[in-house]
Amino acid sequence: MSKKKVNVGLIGYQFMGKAHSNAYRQVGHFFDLPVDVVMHTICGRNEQAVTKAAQQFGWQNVETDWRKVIENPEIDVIDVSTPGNTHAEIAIAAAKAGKAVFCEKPIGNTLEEAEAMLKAVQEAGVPHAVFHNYRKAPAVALAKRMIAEGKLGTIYHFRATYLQDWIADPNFPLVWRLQKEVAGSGTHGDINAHIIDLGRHLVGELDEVCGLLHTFIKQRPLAGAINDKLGAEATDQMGEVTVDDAAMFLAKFKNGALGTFEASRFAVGRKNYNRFEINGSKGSVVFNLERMNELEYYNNDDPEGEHGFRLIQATDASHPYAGQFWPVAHIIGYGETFINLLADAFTNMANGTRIEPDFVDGYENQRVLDAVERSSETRSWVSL
Ligand code: SOE
Repeated sequence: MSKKKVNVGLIGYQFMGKAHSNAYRQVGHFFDLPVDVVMHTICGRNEQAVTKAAQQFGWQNVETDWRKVIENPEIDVIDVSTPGNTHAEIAIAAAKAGKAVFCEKPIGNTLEEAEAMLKAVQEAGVPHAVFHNYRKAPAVALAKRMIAEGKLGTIYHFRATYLQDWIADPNFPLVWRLQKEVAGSGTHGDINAHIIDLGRHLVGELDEVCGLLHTFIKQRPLAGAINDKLGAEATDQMGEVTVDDAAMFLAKFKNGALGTFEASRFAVGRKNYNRFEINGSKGSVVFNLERMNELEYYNNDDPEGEHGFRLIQATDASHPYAGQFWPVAHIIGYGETFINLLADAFTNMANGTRIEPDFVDGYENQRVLDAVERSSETRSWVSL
């Protein structure tokens, strides 16, 4: 029997557009989905560039006006992969048109936008998802399962860092991710948002935060032509950096655990070092994206004299998601986290069950981002 088709319209074709396109293309190859995912239309303002992206990534149609994609009755899902300043307008219009909305993180540039977006999808009764893809790494999902099974006991600490260094050079140009009016914030919304999501997902809701946001380099060369990674050509004119370069905070979780969160794009030598350690009464786990197929586990109940961290290859068929890919230890990568996220999203959408993470998670995440910003401004603890 042929499966129901789900037509996707993707708005945006740069780094995230590429990651999402790869996932739409691959998801049905690895997961036996209840629907057929169709890469219907990709949209971007530059016709030549988006046409090239459509050919390269495998989209059937090209559009230069996102409103036309939303108006198209054939489209079922709108994927918002544009910079943050356009998320709210596109997502709200898509929800009002009755489309499912899958959106990049953070969902909005402000708490008000996130709230309006959540209200829009809830009022329209449409499915919604947010691309906090790191939850979907098998090793992270395994940590979640072990915590749920009580293997860590009472959680005491969540210690997370997300470290990069791609803008540490003061001559790196002022790309959109460094402009508040486009990106909303810097390191904070871009990568702190990811570890906030992991903290909420693995440990629980936060209660209070005390944060510090800082900008090391206040002026940079204006950006010329962008490339499809994170960079651009530097011009000889200078402009103001209006976002944070580093963002860190202390947190108390509602369940009594303590958290430290540190995000920086100035951690020279660290490229995409998304690492957390969770310490509980019965044991600990450690994850590091740069070795994403592994989960370190310390079991306090090991026999006397045999204590130590063991390295679990989270590639076994019994591990979450891993069984969909290759035989044990034939490792997967960054791109597969998006495939796993979409597999869950299309399955839940077809079953009529909640997709996780969704706009509720996106909104809760933004409440934390907002509280940390206020805490940094007022140099005080802020409750959520
Ligand atoms: C750049 O900092 C970036 O690509 C982020 O935009 C992503 O969200 C993160 O997953 C990796 O780093």
